[in-house]
Formats: sequence, structure tokens, C-alpha cells
Amino acid sequence: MAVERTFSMIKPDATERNLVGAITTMIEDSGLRIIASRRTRMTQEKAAEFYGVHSERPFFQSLCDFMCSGPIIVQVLEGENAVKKNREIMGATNPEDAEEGTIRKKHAVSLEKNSVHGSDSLENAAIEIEHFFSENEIHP
Ligand code: IDP
Ligand code: MG
Repeated sequence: MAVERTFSMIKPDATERNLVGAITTMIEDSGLRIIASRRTRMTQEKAAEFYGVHSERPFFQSLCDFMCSGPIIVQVLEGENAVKKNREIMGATNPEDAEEGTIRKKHAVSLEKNSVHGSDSLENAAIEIEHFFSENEIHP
């Protein structure tokens, strides 16, 4: 198995409900290590760029508005099969479909306000990490 890095975000619905510690604990309990972490805010420009693949979808503007509506936590996670493992502990995009014990099942409020983001491939993980972190902010 390969040690990988993935990008994680705690979304505004979760920071608003004071769930940063609870979600971070679920990540750490999975064995993944948080090797970079920062509280910040999205701008409309950054949200539109970050979610660019969804720019033609009907929910795009609402998603960008939501992502800018409050603070977020951006993190780099490291561990064996980190990309897949993080997607597993996040649960399905729609919390109604998420499995028991996942972050989204436990904490998400809706399909849009689903508490966390996680990279969906190793390639996208590298791109998304670069959006938010320089190498000297990452400390394994
Ligand atoms: P993911 O976050 O599980 O990778 P994506 O399909 O990449 O899911 O969608 C990105 C984000 O856009 C979701 O996490 C969610 O916040 C939002 N989203 C996805 N589909 C819908 C929808 O049909 N309505 C509203 N928001 C959506
Ligand atoms: Mg996605």
C-alpha cells in the first residue's frame, strides 16, 4: 500500500455548528494524519475555480455562495491509501445515502451542506493541496 496525501475541507455548515473538533477527531481516528491545517475563508473567485468541474451544474452558484458563507478549515491528510480512505470516512455526497459511522451521516444537514470535502483522486489531491498550501506549510 502506498502512503498518499489528500486534501480535506471542513465546510461552513460544520464550522458554524462548532464541529471542527468532532470532525477532526473522526479523521484522526481513521488513522490519517493531519500534516497541515488552517482556518480560512473562500472567495467567490476561489470557490468558482475550486469547483470548476461543476460550473455547468444547476447547483453551482448556490454551492459557491454556501462555500463563501463562513469560515472553512483546509487540511492535508497523509496515510496509506489516503484518498480512498478519506472518501470512505466522509460517506456519500448525499447524507441520506451515507453509511452509518461516516462524517456525512453523522453531521451533514443536506446534499449541499454536507460538512466536508475530500479529493476524489490522487491527481486532484495534488492540485487541491496546491490551491491552499505551499510545501513549507506541510509538516509530516
Ligand atoms: P463530493 O463532494 O462528494 O465529491 P461532488 O459531486 O463533487 O461531491 O459535488 C461537490 C459538492 O457540491 C458536494 O459536496 C455538495 O456540497 C454539492 N452538491 C453536489 N451535488 C449537489 C446537488 O445536486 N445539489 C446541491 N448541491 C450539490
Ligand atoms: Mg467532488
